[in-house]
Amino acid sequence: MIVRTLEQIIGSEREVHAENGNWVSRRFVLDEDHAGFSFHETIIKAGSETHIWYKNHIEAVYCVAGEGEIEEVATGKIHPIRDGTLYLLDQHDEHYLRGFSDMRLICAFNPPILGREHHDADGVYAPHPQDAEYRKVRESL
Ligand code: 9YT
Repeated sequence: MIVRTLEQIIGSEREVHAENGNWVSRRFVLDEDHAGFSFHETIIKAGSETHIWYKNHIEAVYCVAGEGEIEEVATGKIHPIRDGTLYLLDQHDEHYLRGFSDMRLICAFNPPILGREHHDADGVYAPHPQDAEYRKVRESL
């Protein structure tokens, strides 16, 4: 069994700040924990807008505090987010995430995040190494 507290994670290697200051991610469960997913608490800052497109991951996000919204890029559809709202990016949905107040989100990623990932210019996290290996093998066939 693994037990971790927020206090242990804040200020450690498992706490990652967005380069633009829009969010901070506390990564409780990572790839190295061999759970098959990673599990994070993310604070989305009040007044922020973040372009996100997890081309290589599925993410579930559950809001436990604060208010904001998510806009689907493909359709322009906007969904309000507040305590008790969950969204699942099961289609690798490109989106804008906006915080009206500081939002406390609980997030799970499959495949798991390794640890220090940051969004690239498109709001993407790099593929899990096993995915990259998989692609290399496929491309060489
Ligand atoms: C909701 C979301 O995807 N925010 C960006 C940070 C991400 N949740 C993470 O790395 O924890």
